[in-house]
Amino acid sequence: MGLTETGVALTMVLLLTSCALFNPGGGARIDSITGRSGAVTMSGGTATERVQTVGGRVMNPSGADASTFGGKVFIVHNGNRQQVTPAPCTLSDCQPGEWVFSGDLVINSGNNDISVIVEDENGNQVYSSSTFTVYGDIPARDITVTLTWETNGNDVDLHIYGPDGKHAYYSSKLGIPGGQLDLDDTDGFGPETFTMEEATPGAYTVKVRYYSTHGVSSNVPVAVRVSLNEGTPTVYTHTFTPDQANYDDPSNDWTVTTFTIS
Ligand SMILES: [Ca+2]
Repeated sequence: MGLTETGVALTMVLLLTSCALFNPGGGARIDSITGRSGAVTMSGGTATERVQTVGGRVMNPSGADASTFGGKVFIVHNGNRQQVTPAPCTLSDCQPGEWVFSGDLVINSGNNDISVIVEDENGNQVYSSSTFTVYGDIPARDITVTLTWETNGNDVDLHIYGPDGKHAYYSSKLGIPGGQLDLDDTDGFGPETFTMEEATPGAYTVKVRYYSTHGVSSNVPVAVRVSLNEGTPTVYTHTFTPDQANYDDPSNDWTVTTFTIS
């Protein structure tokens, strides 16, 4: 390679580096997928923990000078989206208008395609990241139920009623023997996830209760995904109104579905 060609090659490398810095991932990117033990899974990698934290950076659709984020950020997992809260980026290498996000994701046994998208204030998708594909090297579950909601700061609860009158919910996470509710999210978005590796035969009913608005005055779009035997989840949606938040009063419960394990 002659001098001129070397110069061209160097210039191209510098240009590519500059593009990567000024327009990270086309306005949205995933930087890390991390298990609760701290193990980091990169694209094409294997995850051995069911709950993974997805973190990265997005551009604010409102521009570099905006002090609030003008839109919404969603982690997309195997085609299903889950909202997360962006925060102003305070890292030293942040670009103007760049915000950070982090959110928990419940992965499946087998392949998981994970990306992040940004919608502007009108609900139009303006940025999307490349897709991380992660292999979940975790035990297959007979039952996986995941609750998410699209308002920030409020408390919605997943309730699972199993055979023999057993009940798993936030204050009795192991209330169905052999099953587990992972956590009680009390300040927005979820997920709250119930899993059962070897489900006791019988009928199961999934309900959702709006516990507390914590001051949120808007309606609450809620989604529940039910996956049996690690199959494609069935997605159920519902909207709670603010007046339906009533702590542990079951009168406004949304009965999502009933299924039977044979
Ligand atoms: Ca909750």
